Amino acid sequence: MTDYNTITLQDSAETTEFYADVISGLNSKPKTLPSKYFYDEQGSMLFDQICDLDEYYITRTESQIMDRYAHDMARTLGEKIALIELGSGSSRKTRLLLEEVAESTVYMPVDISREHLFKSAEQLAFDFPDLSIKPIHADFTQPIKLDNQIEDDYRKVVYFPGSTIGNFEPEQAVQLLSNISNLVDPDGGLLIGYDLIKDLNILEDAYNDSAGVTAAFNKNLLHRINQELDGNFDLDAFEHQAIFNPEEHRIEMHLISLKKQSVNIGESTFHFEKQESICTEYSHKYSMDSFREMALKAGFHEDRCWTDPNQYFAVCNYRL
Ligand code: AVJ
Repeated sequence: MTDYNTITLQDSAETTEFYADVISGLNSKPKTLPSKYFYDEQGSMLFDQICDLDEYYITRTESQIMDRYAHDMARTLGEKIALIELGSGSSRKTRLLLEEVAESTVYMPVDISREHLFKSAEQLAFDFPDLSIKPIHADFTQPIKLDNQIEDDYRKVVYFPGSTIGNFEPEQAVQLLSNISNLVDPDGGLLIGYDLIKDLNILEDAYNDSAGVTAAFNKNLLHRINQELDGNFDLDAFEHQAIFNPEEHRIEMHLISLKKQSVNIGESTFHFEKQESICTEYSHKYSMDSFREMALKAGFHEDRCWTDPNQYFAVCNYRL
């Protein structure tokens, strides 16, 4: 067994926060639910399945970029770095990077899903015996504390792959990037993967796969509310929808109520009109110019970018 020096959240505090966010989201007009709650055990498994779908070009393309350029990236990052990965999940793409980084690297995966985090950290520790691995169970949308876990002569670099940044609205994204710049200050960096604007059909197909995995992933959020917060959502009375919003450059995922209905969550009751939607996720798409500008607002200067031949996805290195 690995003796991890971990920081963990309190179970009860987590449930309280989930409940508060669900109630406030469903009281909003239009109704919303935060996408970070997709990733319970089941949701993390479904997300891994999404990553393997033909239509979901994101993971495959980013992996191609990592496969081809991880060596270059690792050289750019240098020796003695603490590599802090936000939303590490199964850390699958990260393996391509970890194979190339210096042995002195300390890898710190941060994830909201505890089981998933520790399981994959243990597997990584086994597969990369020379690296020091320190998992951190945390919600990276909150300020992260790394107290005493990193030696003074180590440079902090945040690795934020997968276009997870795309879940945040521009203002929140700048806020998150600013939190990251504070975390890695003063000589740190950011290696970030983001999705590029492309043909509408390719975008929409990626979120409306023919096997229905994305629909199951979206609906799992309702199942989770039923299980953890004593809800009674009828999963068959809601339908998955994903559409591209060209003004805001984002895919929007919704759950559409198929009839007029009421749903109870604990003591609270929520009413839905027929066709009323709950917006469950934004997935922003960027141009390389728009992303560079956004990063600059948080104090990050673009250093290098790596992309695929179709320019579907970009991985860029930033310095303060
Ligand atoms: C993990 C946020 C990058 O937005 O593409 C996949 C999540 N949602 N299919 C994305 C997701 C539906 C994914 N990110």
